[in-house]
Amino acid sequence: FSSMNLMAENNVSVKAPWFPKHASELENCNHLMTKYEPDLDMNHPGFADKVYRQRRKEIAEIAFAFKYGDPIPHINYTEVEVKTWRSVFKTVQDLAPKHACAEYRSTFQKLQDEQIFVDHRLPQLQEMSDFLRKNTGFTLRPAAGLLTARDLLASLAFRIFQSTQYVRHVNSPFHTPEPDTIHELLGHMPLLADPSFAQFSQEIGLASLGASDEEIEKLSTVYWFTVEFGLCKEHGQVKAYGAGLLSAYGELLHAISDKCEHRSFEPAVTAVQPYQDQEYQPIYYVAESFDDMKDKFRRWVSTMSRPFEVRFNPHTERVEILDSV
Ligand code: NLE
Ligand code: FE2
Repeated sequence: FSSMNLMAENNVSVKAPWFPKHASELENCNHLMTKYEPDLDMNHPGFADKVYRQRRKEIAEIAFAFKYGDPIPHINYTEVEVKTWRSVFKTVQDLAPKHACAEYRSTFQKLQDEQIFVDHRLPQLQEMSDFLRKNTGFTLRPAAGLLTARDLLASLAFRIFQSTQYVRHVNSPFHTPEPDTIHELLGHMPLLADPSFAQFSQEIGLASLGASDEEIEKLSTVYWFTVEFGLCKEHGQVKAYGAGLLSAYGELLHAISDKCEHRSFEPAVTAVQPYQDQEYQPIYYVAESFDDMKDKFRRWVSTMSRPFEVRFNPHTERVEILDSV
């Protein structure tokens, strides 16, 4: 950063979309994508289930009311919700030793040792947030549903992960097209508790701040094929590190079968690969290793056109803007 000047926040000379400069400003970053909601989508397993839809509303209200610094409210999960959790949890417990990457296996074990991952109750977001803070400095903030890519990525810049708190419908435990708390807990949390992966997550977030719509699209596509659906090699074998695979055993088994295509991760190519989010993916990108994925990502991201750089100050939880000179 030696060739750059630290600039006053309101003194940025470049035109860029608004972005949060402090963790508290993430209150403006909770825009939802209205797809796959039980109220709107006739194919949603909860579409005809009034009780389920009411429950979703109650839990969404918690996210909308949440303010920076609040403890995350405790949810009393119902018996049906716990049953759904148990069935997904047990399957992940069976499949992870063989199919999940080493980083996932190790933090999953830690979560079990600390009694946060147990089969008879859902972990609460607050206890999970405390666990992450201890391990990587990440914390959680409740989200009401699927966020826009810009908002989700922005929060990562502050080492904050926006997490849903409602549970998928009991009739589709093996896969849901929308995020739910089981996806966040079993998919994202073990990796956010890994220092190297946490670092990568923050870097993709920092790269997104003030980026153009076109760049956000590319970053979110890379996010999709890494954080959500990434595969990596381990001693010559293909393992899953993507959260969307680790929380959905239906798709996990598909991803390692011969019914899909494996391509090697190349950010410039991966970033423009069209994808859909309704069904299992036909294509997955395989990284040589986590570190290789991070190196490639860094090299690619440095070619992005944003005319300033940002740096996160963990003491103030503020993003500082550095103007390239
Ligand atoms: N398909 C995932 C699951 O069922 O857990 C959720 C993906 C969210 C992007
Ligand atoms: Fe996700």
